[in-house]
Amino acid sequence: MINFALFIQKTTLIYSFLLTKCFFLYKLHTLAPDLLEMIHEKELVLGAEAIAIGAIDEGISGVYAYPGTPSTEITEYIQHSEEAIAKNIRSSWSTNEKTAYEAALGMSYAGKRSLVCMKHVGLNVAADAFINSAVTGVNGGLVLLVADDPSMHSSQNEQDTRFYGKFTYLPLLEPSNQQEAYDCVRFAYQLSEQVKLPVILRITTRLSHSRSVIVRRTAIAANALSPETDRNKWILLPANARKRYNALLAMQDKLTELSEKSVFNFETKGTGETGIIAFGLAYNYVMEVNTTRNLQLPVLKISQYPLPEKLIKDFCSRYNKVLIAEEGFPIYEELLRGFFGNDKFAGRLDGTLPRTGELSPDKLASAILGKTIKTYTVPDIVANRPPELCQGCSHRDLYEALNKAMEDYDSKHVFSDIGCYTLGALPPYNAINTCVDMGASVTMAKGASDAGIHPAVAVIGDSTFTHSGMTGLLDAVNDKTQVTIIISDNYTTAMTGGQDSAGTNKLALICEGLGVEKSQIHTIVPLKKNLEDNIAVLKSAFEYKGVSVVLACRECIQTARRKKSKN
Ligand SMILES: Cc1ncc(C[n+]2csc(CCOP(=O)(O)OP(=O)(O)O)c2C)c(N)n1
Ligand code: SF4
Repeated sequence: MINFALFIQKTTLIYSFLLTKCFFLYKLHTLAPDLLEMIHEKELVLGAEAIAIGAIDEGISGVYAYPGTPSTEITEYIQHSEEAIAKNIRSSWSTNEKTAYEAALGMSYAGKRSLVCMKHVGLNVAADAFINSAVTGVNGGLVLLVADDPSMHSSQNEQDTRFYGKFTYLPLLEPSNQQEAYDCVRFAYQLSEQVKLPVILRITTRLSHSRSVIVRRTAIAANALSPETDRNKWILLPANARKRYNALLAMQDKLTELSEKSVFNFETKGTGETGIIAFGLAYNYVMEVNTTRNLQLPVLKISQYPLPEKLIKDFCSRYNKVLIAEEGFPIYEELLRGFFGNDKFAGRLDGTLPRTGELSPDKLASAILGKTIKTYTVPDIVANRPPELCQGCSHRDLYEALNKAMEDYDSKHVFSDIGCYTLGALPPYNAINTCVDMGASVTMAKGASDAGIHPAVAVIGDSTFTHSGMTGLLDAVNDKTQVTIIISDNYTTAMTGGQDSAGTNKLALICEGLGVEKSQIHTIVPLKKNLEDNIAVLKSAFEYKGVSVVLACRECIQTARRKKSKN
């Protein structure tokens, strides 16, 4: 039997989607007719894939990235794309986000277009290079794609990358759907080369991981090699840096003017005394509420920053009340309210919308209608299934040995890190005490040892170790700290889906190169049958009066299974 209500709801949604699309195409036609040339090919893709396809079509010569949910699929798409391979687009994984950003900047210096991708916390790692690149500017177009994770589905925090946009005075684009993601990335390269600055593209989990149809446009060729010739621009000695920084500030009026005219910022007319300013993906949610609830609320959509001040002032002047829908922090709500608050605005700061977590059509409908709306409920049959280490995982056997080896000590402090092995925090192991940021296990164990904790033990994965653990190990070596670093080496970056790990087959040499005594680099194979031997190795490492390293080596069974099924 046809569920009539559902049918109506679905057709209304499709209708609203088409209306939005028509309006967008109309805007493109009037404001940027060149963007409309030769529209062709439709594809059903993830938001992440839409970005990858847009970058391929816009002539990138390389993508640089370190995996991180929800950004990983962009680089993976390019790695497996026949078009990208035929175009010789460079795409293997970088060791961390900073090395990725710097390599992308080098490609831009050479005059070619580059894409650099990371999750939001990755930008903290790349921040030094990124922030300074706002001062150098770029040569070939450089687009920084950052995927934020509001609600922290798979992250340690829910920071909002738009802060980095404001912080660096760089232009930022925030698409509201998959088609716009494709269009934004193509536009971002043109903008980057027009204003000679890196352009930030911010997406969030829902957009990255949901599918929609996109329409591709004709691809363009990659830039020819044309290295930068202006050395003063790129050598950030104070005398140059001051000039460059002033040039960046002088560019702000131009960037604001571009936002005022942007095809990605527009108003959807409506009726009533309340208007909505919807940023990025929130626009999609607001339009869904408008259509499913038969409302005609006026909406100002913002997807290009810096803020288009005139558009916003004009919109706000016409409504008594303005709801601000931002996916992420209430950055612009705070700004629009001003220092002393303002009765005109509602949003996350006054509790009209939840202060944390991602938005949804239901949350917006509740805020707009003033009552709780819950379109879908989770059926009772759906049970909560907490994450756990796979059966047969090497980390399991490591933690079993580690817990046994720690039994003789009153003080049990294991500093851990980020990866599948973080699940050792949960029962039955309860094996770790900390997990803060990538690489922190090594340096926190070192600091704890300096403070007098014994044994001071770090557990870190192979990919995390090369990402950010190596420098901490050098600190420990230089200080002759009594610390045991256990590298749980499963030859892959398992947590994000099994990408290559930069240190595979090199970890013992890296540790030796960093100055760890060869006799203190132990290798164990975490298997049940080796339990007693492994406990003995760990105990002896704890008692060494300096830096000891234990490499616990066994392949991730999921990666092994995938490899086997491919052969
Ligand atoms: C700065 C930063 N970049 C990326 C991530 C995403 N991330 C979480 S764990 C992880 C890698 C884990 O690999 P590994 O250390 O080898 O451990 P495994 O999952 O294989 O056990 C990544 C890339 C993150 N949390 N923080
Ligand atoms: S994916 Fe691999 S590393 Fe992660 S829990 Fe499963 S077996 Fe262990």
